[in-house]
Amino acid sequence: MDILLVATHNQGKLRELQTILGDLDITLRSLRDVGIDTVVDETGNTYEENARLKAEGYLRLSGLPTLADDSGLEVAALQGAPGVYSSTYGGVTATAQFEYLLKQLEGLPFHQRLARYVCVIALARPGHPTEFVQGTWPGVIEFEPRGSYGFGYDPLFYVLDQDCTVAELTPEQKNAMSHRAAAARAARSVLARWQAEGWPQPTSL
Ligand code: ITT
Repeated sequence: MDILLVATHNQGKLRELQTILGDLDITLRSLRDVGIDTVVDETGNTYEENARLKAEGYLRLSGLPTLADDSGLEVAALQGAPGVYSSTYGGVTATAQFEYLLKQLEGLPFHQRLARYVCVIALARPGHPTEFVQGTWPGVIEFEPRGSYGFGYDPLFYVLDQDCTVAELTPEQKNAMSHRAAAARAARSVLARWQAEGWPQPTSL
């Protein structure tokens, strides 16, 4: 059986990946599924560093080929901030983060509020260099939050071709067009190649 460890405790992320990798005949396991409760800290300054730390860290802990992602929101007018620090920018609650971000953009018109979500996925297997893929999703930071689906900055992230915020899209719609979905589709090609080369067997620990 081709087993891939997905380095997340978030079952939503696991389901989303399952949809995209479904036809590859790979069994996805979460950290909880394999009984790992150690947290590999995201101490890097880039998405790549954090995704690598998680993918290689959990490969070491489990012996299994591992997929890990890191993502964030980048706002052009803020020179790419909050970026890799998105989860703590302006506080840890959604309300504090919205208020802080809106304050930073105060007075800026719609066309100067361009932003994008970025997702980097690292894929680590025993005996090979770690591989990286990424996906992005362009949008505009709204003037006030709207919608209740999703998480993080979704209520402020307006998607032009959908004419709504991400928090107004259903999870299915978001999963079909998100930065994470784009990165997962790119990861799919890497995993299909790993299968063609012979799926990496778990290393003994
Ligand atoms: P892990 O436990 O898997 O690391 P996380 O909640 O830390 O998940 P990410 O690393 O995927 O989330 O994303 C970091 C931050 O970037 C997240 O806390 C949000 O502020 C923002 N972000 C990333 N993707 C997002 C999305 O799809 N919708 C809203 N905000 C997002």
